[in-house]
Amino acid sequence: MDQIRIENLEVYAGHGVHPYEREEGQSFLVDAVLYTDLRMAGMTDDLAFSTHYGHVSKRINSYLREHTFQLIEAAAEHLAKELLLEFPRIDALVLEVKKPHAPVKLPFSNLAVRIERGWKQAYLGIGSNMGDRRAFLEKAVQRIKDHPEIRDVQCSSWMITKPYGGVEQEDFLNGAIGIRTLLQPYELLAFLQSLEAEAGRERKVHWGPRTLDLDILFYEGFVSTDPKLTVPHPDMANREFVLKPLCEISPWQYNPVTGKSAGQMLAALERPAGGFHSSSASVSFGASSPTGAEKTDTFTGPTTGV
Ligand code: A4P
Ligand code: MG
Repeated sequence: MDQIRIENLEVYAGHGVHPYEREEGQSFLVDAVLYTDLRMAGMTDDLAFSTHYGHVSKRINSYLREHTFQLIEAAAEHLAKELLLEFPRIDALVLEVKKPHAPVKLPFSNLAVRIERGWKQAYLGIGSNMGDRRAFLEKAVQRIKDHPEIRDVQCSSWMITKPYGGVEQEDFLNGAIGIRTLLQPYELLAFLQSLEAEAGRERKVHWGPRTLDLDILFYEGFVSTDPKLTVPHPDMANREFVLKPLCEISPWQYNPVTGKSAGQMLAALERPAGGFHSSSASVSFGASSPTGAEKTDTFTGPTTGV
């Protein structure tokens, strides 16, 4: 991706483990590589399509002078977040904070930390089959939209689905949500679990009834087999109630482990295998989406060739 580069920006600020470093201050040097699409700015010669490097430089200077950290790791981490939130055209950045006058009684030319941060695309599955299902889903969507480190929230329509997994229980209301987020995978999981707790979720029966269930289906480029966070969601290919809403918002999203797109997985699931329907969950549309759009007919999204 295109880059805007700021190199060796000098900032006099007070960061350090020793109290005198925070009181007296010293010079820091900052390198910032801002990843952003520069095509439109290049074609139109108009700054409105780019990010003003002067403004970014001033923000780096003011942020590091207004805040005090013991560690340059913390200075870099907080500054990266601030820049990504304040300058919406920056998709990702590499930030290096250098401390050439660090109190190390040995000869050296520089000491620095370098971090890479950015907005990541993730997809979530959401479901409820207790109480006011729709209210639980919509409250969760609102809380997700309100999170300062989440943006570009896309939401499928809500779909009434038969329970999958063999437990006798009420029908579910399911959907899928696309987000861009600065949260790391485990931070996102913790946030989603806090929303489940807020909805009074109790874990009594595995695959049993629940007021709110939020699963991470995909998290950009992240693959994990940790039981606490398995991504991509391992059973997704067998779940129509996951794939149908996901196909509404992102049919081309592919599983980096199997190489199959959501549309391909859904098509495989819907294809009769050995003369019977391969899925134990069936999906119907009867619930309106959070945007008020009604789904009353059969699914019309792309299911083949994607
Ligand atoms: N965990 C691991 N990976 C993830 C992930 N990618 N996203 C861990 C979220 N959590 C993940 O989940 C158990 C543990 O999974 C968590 O502690 C988390 O660290 P849970 O939600 O507490 O328990 P659960 O929901 O009973 O089990 P599980 O395996 O998560 O069930 P699912 O997969 O959520 O399926 N039928 C229909 N029609 N619609 C449904 O929504 N849902 C389920 C539950 C069953 N049948 C359904 C539906
Ligand atoms: Mg779950």
